[in-house]
Amino acid sequence: KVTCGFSLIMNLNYSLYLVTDRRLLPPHKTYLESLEQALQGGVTVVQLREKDADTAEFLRIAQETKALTDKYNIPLIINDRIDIAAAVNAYGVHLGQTDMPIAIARRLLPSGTIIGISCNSVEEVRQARESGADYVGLGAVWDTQTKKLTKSPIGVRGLGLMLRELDGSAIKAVAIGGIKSTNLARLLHGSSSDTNHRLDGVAVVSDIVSSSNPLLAARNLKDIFNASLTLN
Ligand code: TZP
Ligand code: MG
Repeated sequence: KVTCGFSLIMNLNYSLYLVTDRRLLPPHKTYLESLEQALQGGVTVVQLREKDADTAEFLRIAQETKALTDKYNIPLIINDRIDIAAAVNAYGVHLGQTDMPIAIARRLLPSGTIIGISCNSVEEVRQARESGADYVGLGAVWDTQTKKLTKSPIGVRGLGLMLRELDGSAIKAVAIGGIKSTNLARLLHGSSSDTNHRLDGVAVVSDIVSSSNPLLAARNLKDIFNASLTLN
């Protein structure tokens, strides 16, 4: 949780959750340029996801990323690496099903660090709930070029079932996988047409990162997300 000037505890705004991928940048755009433009477009949280970097490089990128997210007052979440998260004083860590268990990550990280976990089934959501995750990443919703999927996409219907498993809990939920400005309205409408099972946000990689205009890409997605909040 973000501590503000008057010791208020602010809730994290998950609505437009950017997951980075330096492999997807368009030619002639640097990672930091792209990230800064996405931040200017209204991304509300950034997850640094590095699949090829060694520890030294991951740390260097994490430090640069943290400086930029701090400049825009946006929380930074580190994928997989709780040591890197601790090293840069990140807001949180995002774990996969085969990463460090949440209970152990919780012990190793400073108190208050947000922990999220990827879930692909109702059973995994149930376990995430029991293990005290702060948020879940639900997906992949649709097929994606960004990650080699080991399990079938869950679809909008599968997503709705997983959201239902979160009923009555404080756990936040974001969807991930194939989400674009062209299908976001359909996703939001189909998965959370009733307010009890509503997504807190959407996690997006390529629609923002591979764009030559990440500012507009982010702004489009955010406008669609915000419009769906006022419609329902
Ligand atoms: N986990 C499930 S799908 C995915 C991850 C990291 C990649 C999503 O990327 P994109 O480009 O938004 O489809
Ligand atoms: Mg992982």
